[in-house]
Amino acid sequence: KLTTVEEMEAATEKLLETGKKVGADGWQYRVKNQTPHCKFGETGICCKICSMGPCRITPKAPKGICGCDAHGIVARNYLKFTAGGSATHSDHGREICNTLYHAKPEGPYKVKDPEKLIRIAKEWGVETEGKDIYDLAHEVAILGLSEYGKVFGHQNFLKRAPQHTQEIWEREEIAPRAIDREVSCSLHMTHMGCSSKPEALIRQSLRSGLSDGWGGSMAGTEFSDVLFGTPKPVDTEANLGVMNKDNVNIVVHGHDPSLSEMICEYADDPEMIAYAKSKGAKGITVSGVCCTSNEVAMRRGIPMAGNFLQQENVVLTGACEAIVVDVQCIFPALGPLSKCFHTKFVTTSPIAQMPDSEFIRFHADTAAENAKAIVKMAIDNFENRNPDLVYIPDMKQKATVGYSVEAIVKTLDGVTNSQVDETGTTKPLIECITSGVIRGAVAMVGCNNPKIRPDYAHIELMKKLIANDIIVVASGCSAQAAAKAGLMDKEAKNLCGAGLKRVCELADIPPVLHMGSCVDISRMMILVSELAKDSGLNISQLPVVGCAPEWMSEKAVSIGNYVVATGIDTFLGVDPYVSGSDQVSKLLTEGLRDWVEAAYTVEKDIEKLVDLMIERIEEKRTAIGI
Ligand code: BF8
Repeated sequence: KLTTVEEMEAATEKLLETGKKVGADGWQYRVKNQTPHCKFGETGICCKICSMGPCRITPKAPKGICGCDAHGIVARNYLKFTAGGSATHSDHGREICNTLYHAKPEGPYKVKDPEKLIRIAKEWGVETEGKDIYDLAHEVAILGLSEYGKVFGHQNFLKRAPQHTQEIWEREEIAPRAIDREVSCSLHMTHMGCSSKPEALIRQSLRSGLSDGWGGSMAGTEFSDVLFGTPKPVDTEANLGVMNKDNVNIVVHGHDPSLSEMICEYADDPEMIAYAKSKGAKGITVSGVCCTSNEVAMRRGIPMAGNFLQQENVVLTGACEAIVVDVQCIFPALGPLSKCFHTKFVTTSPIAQMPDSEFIRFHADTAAENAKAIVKMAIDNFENRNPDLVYIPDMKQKATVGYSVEAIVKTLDGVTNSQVDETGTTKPLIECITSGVIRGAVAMVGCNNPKIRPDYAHIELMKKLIANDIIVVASGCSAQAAAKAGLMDKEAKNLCGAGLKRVCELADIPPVLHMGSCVDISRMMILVSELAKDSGLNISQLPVVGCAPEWMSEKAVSIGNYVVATGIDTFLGVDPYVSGSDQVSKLLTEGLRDWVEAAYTVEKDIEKLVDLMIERIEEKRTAIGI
């Protein structure tokens, strides 16, 4: 039985009641104070890139002081928004390269997937023969770091794309150069007195996005796999009920697995568990929120406490000894909220420093001591818990996660019995799609956003898609919404159409496959590239679309840009602040198709959004005659 959004909302209501007792705030209250939102900001026609303004476009004032019109302002804001996301994902990738550089056989960071390291080294033209694996790791790490500032040429990973896609990128001049250069170039273009032509700004948005998806994010994913292991299917659980009232609860939140991996490692240390017992707890439970949760769930089966808009709930349980964060998507609200309880709010990165937190600077060299200190701090805090405030909603679902591309290919190898003899390719999946057993695939990604009923869009869209024999791959907070509802339990096959149900049974998979965190959308790029190569079709011809129904962050727009620029139609449930320019809106929803064979669809009505996706998938099937 699925957990419904109504049940989740009822649990949140109860937690907010606890919050009221201690004077806690919550996003539910803050959103009321912030609505209605500023119309100029919402439609993208407010410009404050110089100090002559801010200028706001109205019928009476159709141009800013410099003469820029609504189209230039909207496009410029869109590019800035994108660059913020590209910078963020890519800097995450850089941190992982840095961790790889610090890998040592005696730990704490080791090379767990040497095969993948060797594969990447060969791909990048590095001699591997007879080399010590750690020497190779350091050499590849330096090359990875060099991708950020390379003087000439394009991103190394672009060669993984089908030839046709690479040609489009060349032709349209959107093949990303050095990763940092694309972000700098974007900020240069949006400076006062540079570009105001929508086409130029949107083109750079695509290139900046591609430097993320096929650059920084891909480095983040690949080198995380090298360090921590390439995910394989593993069983876990999701929703707040994974927290344990008898145990010390440590919640990891953020994105960079360099931190969360170490916390998990030391929370599992018998010495630490014994210490927790000496303090009156029965053990230690680590659970996660947001993408760092996806990382450790995929590799270790660590349970997922929740997604973006559930981050305050973990503190509101009154049973969270420490919420330990690294970077991105962390509410500054967690500081004051933790102060209402006994919870320690631990920040660890110079990139994300917040008031009312304890800052323990996490560094690759000192990772082991840092992690130990944090786990110990949480254990020592157990006795400060106020039992009267403890309420953990009894709500959790089973989930099977860990579907990297490698795992998907391996899992699906057994599905088709007859025509396909070749193993280790995407051909069995192609056969399922060609025969119509599966109609197509949707990549469901992205955040929660109070503008959309949280989790509702993710869950309802997925239910309808799988009922229509469309397989779903998911990442980020979308994946967690699915897991919380029960859609990643293999039993969810019973909600599928007959074709997809059969595939789930044969391959022993859930109908919604967890592909990881948001940087792992790069895995999806590899998957579609392999599907295109193995089928002889272009990516844009595959019956595959992307969807972010509840997105909210700059990273999500950067992702949207690289997904579209890779040839995949992308459906959004929230407008990216572009409705103030019909030219920019038209370019994003139609014009892009002439450049990259794909475009955006923005539709706030969830029912319509899912129907549009199904329609698009069927159109694509018809176009290739299947
Ligand atoms: O990178 S889906 S709320 S957690 S931005 Fe953030 Fe959005 Fe969640 Fe991960 Ni992605």
